[in-house]
Amino acid sequence: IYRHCRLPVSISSLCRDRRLFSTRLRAPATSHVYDIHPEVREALRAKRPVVALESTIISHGMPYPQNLDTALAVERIVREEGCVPATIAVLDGRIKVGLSKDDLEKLARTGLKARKTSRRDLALVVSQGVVGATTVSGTMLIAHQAGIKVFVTGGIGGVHRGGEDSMDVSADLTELGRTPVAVICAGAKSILDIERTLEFLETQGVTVVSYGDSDEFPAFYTPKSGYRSIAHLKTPDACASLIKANNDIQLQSGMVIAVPIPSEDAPKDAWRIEKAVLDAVSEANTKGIKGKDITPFLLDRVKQITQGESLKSNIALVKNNARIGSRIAASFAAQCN
Ligand code: PSU
Ligand code: MN
Repeated sequence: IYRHCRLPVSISSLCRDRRLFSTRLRAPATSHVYDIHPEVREALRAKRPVVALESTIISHGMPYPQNLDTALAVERIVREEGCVPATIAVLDGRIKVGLSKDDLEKLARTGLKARKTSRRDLALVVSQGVVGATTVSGTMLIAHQAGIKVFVTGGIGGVHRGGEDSMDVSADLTELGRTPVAVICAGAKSILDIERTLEFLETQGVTVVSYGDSDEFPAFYTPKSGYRSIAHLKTPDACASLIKANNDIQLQSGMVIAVPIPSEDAPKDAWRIEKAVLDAVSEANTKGIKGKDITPFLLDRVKQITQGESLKSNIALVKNNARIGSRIAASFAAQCN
């Protein structure tokens, strides 16, 4: 019980009604703020593979209607690979694990008006009964509460360029350090300081591996960043074994499985995107854009400057991650059953 709720025993022992206390924390499905979709709940009960998906990528990462189309396409891919998709978001103050088509539509249309919700925002968004789009950190923590081990997204947050002064380090990185969920992504965008991002992940105890034939850590639009993961794993089975070992050791920290963008989907001229990134970063500095607004600002500017080429690659890599992440989730379920 105490291991699951991860509270100091002194606090736990203050709670008289231990049965109620443990039930709530171990089975958030029964908690009044969590709405676990019946299909997701049934899959978890039967130990069938479930793949968590985030919602900031829908609200802030892409424009309508491409965001809705991509969200639906990603869910379809997850199903094709024999898994159940669980897109995570807060709708009218309720934490949803698994969204209906109407929920997805609502979120996609709400767009930037949805509150970007990382760990620090979650209680506020729930208490105010508003719409929250969960980031990697918010999605990871909810997935963990629900018992989901594998989470697919596009790119993780990181240490921003100049982060050594601004201290703008994404909550995604500390969440990875404290929550045992595997994040399948295409690495981190070069809007970030990738070298410092990897250093910070090491400090946080996060296992960072690349998927495929190379231990290059991918940089979202490009398969190479010039920096290395600690290893490369060639198959979904090998990735699933990593997740299983993390689980068996009871490491309470997460993993990054970085999947390079397929070469046919990479932008023709990666340098053009890189230049757009540099321009967008300097524009953000000039305009004084900071904090939670900077990532959406940079994503949007890069998209504008590259006239949609970045968006096309973005959609393609998310789909690829969904395919590989689902194979990993399926293999993990098979190894555990
Ligand atoms: N990077 C992307 N696309 C995204 C994000 C990051 O290429 O959509 C989103 C993710 O939800 C990520 C969040 O968790 O931005 C990080 O925001 P911040 O830098 O404010 O922590
Ligand atoms: Mn930040």
